[in-house]
Amino acid sequence: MKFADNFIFGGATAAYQCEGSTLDYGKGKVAWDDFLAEKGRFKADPASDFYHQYPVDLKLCKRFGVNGIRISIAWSRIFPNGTGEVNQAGIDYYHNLFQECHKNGVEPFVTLHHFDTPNTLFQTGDFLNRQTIEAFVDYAKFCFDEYQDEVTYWFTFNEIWAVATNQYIEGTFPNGEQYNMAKAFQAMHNMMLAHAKAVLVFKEGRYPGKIGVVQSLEYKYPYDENSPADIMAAKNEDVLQNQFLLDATFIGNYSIETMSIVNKLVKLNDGSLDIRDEDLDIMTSAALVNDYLGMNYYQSRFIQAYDGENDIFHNGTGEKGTSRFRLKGVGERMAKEGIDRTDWDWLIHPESMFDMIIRIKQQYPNYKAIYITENGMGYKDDFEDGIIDDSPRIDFVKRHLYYLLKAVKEGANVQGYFIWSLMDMFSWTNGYNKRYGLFYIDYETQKRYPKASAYWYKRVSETKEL
Ligand code: BGP
Repeated sequence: MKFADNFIFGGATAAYQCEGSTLDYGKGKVAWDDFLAEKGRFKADPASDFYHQYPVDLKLCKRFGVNGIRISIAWSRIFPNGTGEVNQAGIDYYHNLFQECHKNGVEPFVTLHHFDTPNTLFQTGDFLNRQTIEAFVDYAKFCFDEYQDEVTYWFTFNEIWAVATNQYIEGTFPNGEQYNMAKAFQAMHNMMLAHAKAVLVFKEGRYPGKIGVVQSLEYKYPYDENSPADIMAAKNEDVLQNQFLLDATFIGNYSIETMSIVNKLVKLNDGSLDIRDEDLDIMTSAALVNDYLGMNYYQSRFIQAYDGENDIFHNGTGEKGTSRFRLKGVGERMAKEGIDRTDWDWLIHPESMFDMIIRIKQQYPNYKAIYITENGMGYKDDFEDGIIDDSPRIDFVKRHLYYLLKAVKEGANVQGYFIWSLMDMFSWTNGYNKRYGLFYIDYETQKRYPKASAYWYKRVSETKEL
């Protein structure tokens, strides 16, 4: 099994996690700025100083066979207040960045929203407020106009589920709210509507290039495959994280099965949803013209039925075995014998990525193409005199790439793979000891060091063989 000649061996980044300069050069605030300051554990400055170091990082891409880069535009660098006046320094920064990509033969794949709604819009309800949808579409159109000669591959949102769950169920993202199913589903629906509107603007404007959305997917298996209650629990979590968003992406509507579970989960907190017929019309039109799905895939889950009180603990330090995720009436995430976990309790289960790709191919045959837009292993790298032997990461990526190729062999159209992350960077709820990069960063000096995985990735990219 070999990779196709035009396969993208990419590296992924996100503006807030790598740029630094979070309040410089005219950038407007995002909710994270105050949220992190209040928590006082870590901040996103200078992170990997990508704002200044991007020429170095792109040279490394070229040297190490990385022929694609995921970059996100920080909305509040372009529109400091979300709407209205633009910031020329921000506009110019991304022009320079995209040009540097092309100079080095690295194709930019650009995301418009990666967890960083401008603070002015966040404070008035973020995507629960329909005005944010219109502001997003205006911002998207501005970017399509401005960067159409430099960007071919667009994504509207990164990980709509992560936004919804971390903001309204887990409480690990600003404003730290928990256990609110209705808000989570409403935010997901409204973001999918914003995605659909932006896709239609892109297609109706006949911009050159392609567009899609990045979803974060996890295969949900019943903990005991013979237990009807566990099978139901796995289905609950699947609808919550995967199927609601996949229906919205590929059908533009929600199936009867999906809505029966959504309605049950929303009732858990006596909530209700605002899903309008005209929303579904727009989403249906967009579903027909989406060019691809970006799939972020890290792990699977084994779910057991659960009816106790809600109880979530986020392992944000890498102390193995401390996570708890139990939602009353939904299910409980379990460790599974025989399946290894990272220090952050993420299950290492590469064949589940195969199951997810094949499921999409079968359940949504109009999917057109998939890019694995994130996959990788958060790990406490050892740095010894500039040598970083990250063999567990190589093993992790190799096994996922094997299952990717297997899915291609079974007829799935997978066009590329982006390792999370290109270089080490800030992790939203974990800070800096959870490293993912092909390139190690010494945060004191901002010096970059290729890890063993970078040399390995280069070889795979050059030979097209695992
Ligand atoms: C995804 C995000 C990324 C990145 C990654 C790793 O959910 O799109 O921004 O952070 O996960 O997650 P973490 O940093 O929590 O380990």
